[in-house]
Amino acid sequence: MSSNLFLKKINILFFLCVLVLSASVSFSMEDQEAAILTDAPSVPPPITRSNVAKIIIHLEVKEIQGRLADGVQYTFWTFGGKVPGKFIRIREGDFVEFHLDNHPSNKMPHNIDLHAVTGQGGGAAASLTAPGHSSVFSFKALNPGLYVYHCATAPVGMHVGNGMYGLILVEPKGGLPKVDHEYYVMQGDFYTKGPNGQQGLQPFSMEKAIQEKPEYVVFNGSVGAVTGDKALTAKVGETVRLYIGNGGPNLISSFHVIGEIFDQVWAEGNTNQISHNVQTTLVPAGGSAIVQFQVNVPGTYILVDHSLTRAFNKGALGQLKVTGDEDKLIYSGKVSDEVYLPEGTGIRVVEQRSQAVPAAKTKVERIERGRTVFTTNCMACHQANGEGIPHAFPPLAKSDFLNSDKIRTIKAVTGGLQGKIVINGQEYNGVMPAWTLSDEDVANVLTYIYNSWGNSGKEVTPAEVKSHATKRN
Ligand code: HEC
Ligand SMILES: [Cu+2]
Repeated sequence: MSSNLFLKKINILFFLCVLVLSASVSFSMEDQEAAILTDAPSVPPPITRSNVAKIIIHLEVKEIQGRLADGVQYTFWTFGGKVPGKFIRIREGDFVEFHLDNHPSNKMPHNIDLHAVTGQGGGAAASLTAPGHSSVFSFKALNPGLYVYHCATAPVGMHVGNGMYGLILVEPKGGLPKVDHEYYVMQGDFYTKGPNGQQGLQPFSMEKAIQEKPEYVVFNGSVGAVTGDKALTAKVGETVRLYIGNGGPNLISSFHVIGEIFDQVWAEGNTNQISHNVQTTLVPAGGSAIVQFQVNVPGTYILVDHSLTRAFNKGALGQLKVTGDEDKLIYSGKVSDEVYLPEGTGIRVVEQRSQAVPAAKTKVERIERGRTVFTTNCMACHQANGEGIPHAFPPLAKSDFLNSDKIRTIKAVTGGLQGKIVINGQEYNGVMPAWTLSDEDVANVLTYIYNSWGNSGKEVTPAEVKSHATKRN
């Protein structure tokens, strides 16, 4: 080695030491802390300190296989093991030392572009990391706000499309107002090779991504990630704040909560400006919004992208369950229900895209698949436990109409039903649409119904549906 080169190395080492020293000079040891990172829908606790600090963040990239929808698996690329990535919370003025760790079992290089970073690529170039490596860079959080971060490795659309995005909140100096609940919800669009519902492990489709035609649009990484026992919760009188992100890669979200009005919106994640009394707020791809409201009456409030077929057919739907006392002055609930059938109203046909689900091989499989058909098509009227709604939608639970005649039931579902009928001694006079579900789907949903809520336990096969279905046109 030439002595010249040796000297150069010493120089570089010295320079690095000075850098490290000068970076740590303005922070005492007390001011250094490791960031608390959380998985959606959780949010790290509010920052209470009034000084700036040095924050150490370790974010690990993991490529994992997981559930995208019932029976549908997908290989997600993640910041921290879940989609969306870990929620990061820091304070305006903080100095962040960021470690991006690319797990050795991963196959791809990755990096991170944080929209909260001022500097080349938002950190992307400095953080490009091969599997089994770890990169470090640092930045000062100059601007407060709620920011998206994402992978920016080529092909970027594919890395983001596989789930590589999350949110970083840079709290303004004075903090944000106190609330009872803070939740993290992030939308993303997914492009699978198979059509929506096709079972098994689905590869990413670059073609559909380029055409911007996703098969799934979801909150928090999968269909149903924020519903049922994973729904958000609150009690009457409490305030709820949602940190909403949109990872894209392509769609813009018209974020809305059915049955609520946003008392406050920090549009586009801008913590300096509040709008009041907003119904729907736009969340751009690669953007965010903070929405806040008080819940006044109990109920299940539905989070949607108000581009509604995304919500009801592709997955962009979540729930906020609010418990507590009714206030009939604010919301009465149903006061009456009378039949309204103007002249000329006939049976409506509901055309359903048949899901590319393989044929059920056993009765148990048929019941399982039928549950999904029921939830998406029948539950709205006949209710979750088949109990129906008095005077409007007849019960399917212990229904004598249903249990006494299988063929008549097949005809009713495939051809629709209207006019007076008596079920368990109760008279109904409504209209049920005709369903253009596949024979397989009708067999599955009826088998599910026959094997639930105290019904007779019969099985209905696709062959029976085929021979007894009401023929139309
Ligand atoms: C838009 C509301 C609505 C939806 C959705 C709906 N139904 Fe109905 N259903 C009705 C009404 C109303 C009746 C009673 C019709 C009448 O009064 O003649 C009925 C009657 C029935 C009956 C016969 C009565 C009984 O209770 O046993 C069956 C069976 C039935 N529905 C099954 C289904 C299935 C299966 C689905 C989903 C594929 C479904 N329904 C979706 C409104 C609905
Ligand atoms: Cu990546």
